[in-house]
Amino acid sequence: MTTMSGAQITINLLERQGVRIIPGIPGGANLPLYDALSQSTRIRHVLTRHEQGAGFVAQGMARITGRPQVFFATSGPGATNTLTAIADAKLDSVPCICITGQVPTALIGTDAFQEVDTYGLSIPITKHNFLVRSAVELFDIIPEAFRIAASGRPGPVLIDLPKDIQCELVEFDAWPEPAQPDPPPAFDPADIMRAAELINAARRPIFYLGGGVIQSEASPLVASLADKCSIPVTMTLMGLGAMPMDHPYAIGMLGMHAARYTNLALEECDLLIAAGARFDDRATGKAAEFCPAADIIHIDIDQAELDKIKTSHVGILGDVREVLEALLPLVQATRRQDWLKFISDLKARNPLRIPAGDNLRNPHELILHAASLLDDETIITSDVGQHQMWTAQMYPFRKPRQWLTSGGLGTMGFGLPAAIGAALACPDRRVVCFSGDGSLMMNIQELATAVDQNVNVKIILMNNNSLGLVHQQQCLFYGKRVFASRYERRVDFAKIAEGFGMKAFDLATSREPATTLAHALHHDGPCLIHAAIGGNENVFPMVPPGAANKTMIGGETRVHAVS
Ligand SMILES: Cc1ncc(C[n+]2csc(CCOP(=O)(O)OP(=O)(O)O)c2C)c(N)n1
Repeated sequence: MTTMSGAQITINLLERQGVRIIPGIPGGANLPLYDALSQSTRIRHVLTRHEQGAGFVAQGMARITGRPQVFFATSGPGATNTLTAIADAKLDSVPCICITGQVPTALIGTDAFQEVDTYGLSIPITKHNFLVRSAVELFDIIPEAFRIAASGRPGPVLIDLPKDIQCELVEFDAWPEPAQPDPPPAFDPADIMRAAELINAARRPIFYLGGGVIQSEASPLVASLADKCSIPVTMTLMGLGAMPMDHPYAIGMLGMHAARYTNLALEECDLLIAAGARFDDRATGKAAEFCPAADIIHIDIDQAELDKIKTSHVGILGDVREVLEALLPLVQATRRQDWLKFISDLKARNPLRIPAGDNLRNPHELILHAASLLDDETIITSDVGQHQMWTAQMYPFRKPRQWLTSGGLGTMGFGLPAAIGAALACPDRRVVCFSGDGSLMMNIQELATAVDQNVNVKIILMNNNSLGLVHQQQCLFYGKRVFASRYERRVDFAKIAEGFGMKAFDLATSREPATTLAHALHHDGPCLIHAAIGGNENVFPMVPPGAANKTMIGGETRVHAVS
């Protein structure tokens, strides 16, 4: 028989699940847990400066590894500070487990100091949540949290752990087995046959890939199917990297900021094969007018996604990789010469246009120039705004899990802590975070964490001294009434970084910005690369919010095309 406290049991169970790094912040209600963690020889704690930061560090680790990652916060404000990161994980299907301290059981419901109903608050933004009522329950709850977070469509799980339960002693004689994810649902072979028939009969098919393809590691199968059947492939923001951007069948990102030819190709397709994608409005535009001429095959591991936005002709509940594996031998090898020619002509007439040259004050050129200095092992994170969309449009993603961005929730402040998490999980890889001045200031305190951890993170700060994407919308759709989107005051980001102990480089004041950029990207340890960009740059093309994807504005008149 062994006797341990609830806190010690929790830490041991986390160790047994393979957890090696936990970001978080201590406080009164989780101090017993921290005390137990201090005795762990297997788990390293990363002290972030804000609980939202801890959530995004965990997300960075989870997005890059595909495995559930854990973060800690205390009760009350600690717990409420995690909510944005949890909601973000829910919308982007990221497996993570948030363990919050709670006031002692006897005080729950008394408005005790730092009491908040974390369980209630987190119900709509988690895949599942638990309020632990006795320490012995931990033997079930902790493995169950890992099983739920990782099974099927991944997502966040919250465990609220009252302080008295952390201290409660339990006698026990055996540990439970670490949890494994459930096997994916079995699909119906008849659906696969029907999907194969639709593909064989189609003249103008297009693959539409979402983040589920990356999660299920289905990229090689998509490439095989695309090759075998001449199927062009478009990706969502979350799906970028599922197929190399320079693959002959890749036609780039679809939707609000797609190249014109990509959205126009979708107008013409007669079969849409949606894989691990959820027909998000930023991808589809006005859903009723999305792919007007197409039958739809929809493959997804989440039953709730099938027929949610668009009714499919064949809906297949299953793991994308397994479904495509079954489909591959059933489709006929077909060279759809006319369709490929149609698309290459469309692309020649409606390419993604960018300015020519090497002016690092221009956002497109800055991103392309940085990309030319980086290899495919580099992990890219972004914040949210114009810089995110430019990066999605420009960066030559070639590998799954190379690109971490807040897609569903669109959370400013994601980029830096997610980059720290990615770097902690992959210490031998470089991580570059493209950020905007508005977004960086949302979690700027994590510069201190990056320095503490000496992570290989380079922040390229595209500073337009404004909330650029808001400014753009005001200019385009609100009669140029620019309001609350320009900052009055210029912030000296280099000084701030240096204040946190981080090396800073400034391309704006450098006489040779290209050399400075190359030097900075190879700097040892974290650094901030400040790049001033013009305040009136727009992300084009753009589909007005709520409009059909064919209603693109902008993007026709620039100087040369990206191949
Ligand atoms: C937490 C949060 N608050 C507000 C928004 C709304 N929003 C979307 S983009 C944006 C501007 C982003 O500015 P910045 O980070 O400087 O990037 P830029 O668009 O200038 O590249 C805002 C305010 C958001 N996405 N997230």
